[in-house]
Amino acid sequence: MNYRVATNIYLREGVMNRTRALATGLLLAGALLTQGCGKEAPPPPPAPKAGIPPPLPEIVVKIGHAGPLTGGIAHLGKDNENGVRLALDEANAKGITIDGKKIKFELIGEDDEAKPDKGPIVAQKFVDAKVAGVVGHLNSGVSIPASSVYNQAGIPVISGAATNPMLTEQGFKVAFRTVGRDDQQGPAVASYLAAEFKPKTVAVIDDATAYGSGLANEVERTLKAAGIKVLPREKGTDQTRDWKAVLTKIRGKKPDAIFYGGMDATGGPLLKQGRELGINVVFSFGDGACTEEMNKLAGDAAEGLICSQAGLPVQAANKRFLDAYKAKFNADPILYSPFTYDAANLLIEAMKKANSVEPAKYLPELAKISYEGATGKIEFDEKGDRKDAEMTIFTMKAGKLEPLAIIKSGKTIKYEDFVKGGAAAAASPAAPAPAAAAPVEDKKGDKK
Ligand code: ABU
Repeated sequence: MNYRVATNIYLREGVMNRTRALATGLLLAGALLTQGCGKEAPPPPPAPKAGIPPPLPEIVVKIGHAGPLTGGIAHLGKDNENGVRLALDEANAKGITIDGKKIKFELIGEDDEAKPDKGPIVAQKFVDAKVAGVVGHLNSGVSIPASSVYNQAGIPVISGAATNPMLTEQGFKVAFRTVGRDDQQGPAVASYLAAEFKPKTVAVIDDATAYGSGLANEVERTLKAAGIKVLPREKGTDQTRDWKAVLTKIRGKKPDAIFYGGMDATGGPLLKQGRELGINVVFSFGDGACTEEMNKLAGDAAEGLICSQAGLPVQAANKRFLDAYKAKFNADPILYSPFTYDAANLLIEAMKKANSVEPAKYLPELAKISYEGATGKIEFDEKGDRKDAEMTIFTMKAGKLEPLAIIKSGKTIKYEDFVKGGAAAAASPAAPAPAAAAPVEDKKGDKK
């Protein structure tokens, strides 16, 4: 090696060494600076291994639930929310893919306090949060004003509890319910009362809510159509706990039966005070007061009450749902959680069918869905009402609500018969709805 070549190599290596030293210094300084900011450079994403597809992108889809989570009927709001939570958690555990993306459903729960003026406020909150769909609200008086907000935003909303007909009579394409309506429930419970107790005079009381007064109107109409005298309406509110003045007035008129349109939080005290005042006639209620909470609030006075539900009884919900609910919440469902569970699953099912979580894209699938849920087969009519919904009549026996009869497709079926061959009876094709009293049919088809 001559001197010039050796010098060139020396110089070139010297330059390279200096360059390497400079680069190393810069890297070290950069690393120190980064550490000084308290951040670490994120590790590079793992290179996809040959033959293994990269993980699907995940998107979060928000589902709203609204109902009363505070106040006298918070137990019902929480039960409803539990139904939705169970459905979303199950879907997340299963791993749902829509439009090539892994979907993670997120529940946004809101307390509407059962107050009509809070309905639109909560609905707007959901719209601002960009929920893909809503399950709720529990109260008809809250659902109805909220529904116009959802309608304007084009967000599908399914109530699993609101029974006032107005909810689906407004022509809103986004509004659905998984329970029946009060113009089915009112005639069902009034007809049962008329057929079984044969009252000559009935006192009707309501809580002045959309639900309570609407249902009381339906009951009154049916009783009058059956030739039964109905006393002038007495009213309280959804906060009334002291019914003594109303009941004392009614006692003086000696009715043979009493019907109350309202929730259990007010119906329980009404029943208790009625018995304390010596009113020993049958007390009857709609779905809002058709819970075992009545037993807690009225004690022994609850024994023998009659009440209706705008759907199948909780115990007739499918076993998978009942077991999963119990395992998750360490309690049995109270009233309408099977219907909110189904409502949440209907939203998910419609999204899967549409291969989209966009409300405008999955709404048409929801409207024409046919789905086998925890509460049976669900299809909607053109208004968004559940087709051919069942009604159940209960009594309270030894502190437990006991189903007596199911009314479906214009037929009243004893509950024991419904359970025995019931699924078949329930699935029978629709017959004209009953206008008024539907007498109980026994096994042989004889009328009672
Ligand atoms: N349907 C009973 C309670 C809810 C409501 O309709 O107001």
